[in-house]
Amino acid sequence: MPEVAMLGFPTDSNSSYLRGSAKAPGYIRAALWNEGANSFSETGIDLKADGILRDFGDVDLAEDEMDRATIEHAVAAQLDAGRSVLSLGGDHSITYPIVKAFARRFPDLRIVHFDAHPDLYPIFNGSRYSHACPFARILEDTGVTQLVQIGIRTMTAVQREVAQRFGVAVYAPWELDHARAALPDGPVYVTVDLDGIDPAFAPGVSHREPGGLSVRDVLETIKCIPGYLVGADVVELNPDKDVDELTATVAAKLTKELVARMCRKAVL
Ligand SMILES: [Mn+2]
Repeated sequence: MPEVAMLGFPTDSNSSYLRGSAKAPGYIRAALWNEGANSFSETGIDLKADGILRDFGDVDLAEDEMDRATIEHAVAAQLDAGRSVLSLGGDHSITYPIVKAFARRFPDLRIVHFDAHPDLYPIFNGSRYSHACPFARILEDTGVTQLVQIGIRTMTAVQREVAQRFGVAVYAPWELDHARAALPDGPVYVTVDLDGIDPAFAPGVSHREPGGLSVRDVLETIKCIPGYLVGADVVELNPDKDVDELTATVAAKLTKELVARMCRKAVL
């Protein structure tokens, strides 16, 4: 049973619209350890128990081109130490270097991706590393061949072409039953863009897209994954857009349940 390392990646320079998600890691930690909250997961794992979760704080980033290597190395160091890794964004651009590290360690890695957006643009606003592009880079460069996207409701023609070329399994919020049937076995990485969840539950995001998943939809779908979780991230929380810390609480809840699933010691 691997210990889970928590890493914060405070970066938002690859965001295409609003900045703000760089402030999210500390904001999510405050909600996770809030004295009014309970540290037990729904499966009976106490995140405060020895050997479950160790917080390594935020990784120092410069908001420049070198950050991708810094992120990849920070994750690889934890994997080399035998830990799984739960990353707090930051915008979704962090998932590309994170997955590079995971894919080297787990050559048959599969990805389950919750989002309103497919993030499959070959290039966006002149950048190949925009937060609108990470899954195009992952499919091109990392050897990952199975990507299951859930909650997608903003598909464009350009991104549909990329999805078809790489055989991406794309499910809208109204196709949840089909999505659950397509969840992968083997080593699985889960990436949660909080805008995949309906803004009624998670308003604190830069790109609100109504008609999304409920928090419960996401939690139950994670429980349905037949494979074992080796890593996960929770990204795109924008504290500047949040309402009464609602989205921070959702991010903390997802973090708690993902960590519990990653340490694979389910009691219930
Ligand atoms: Mn998104």
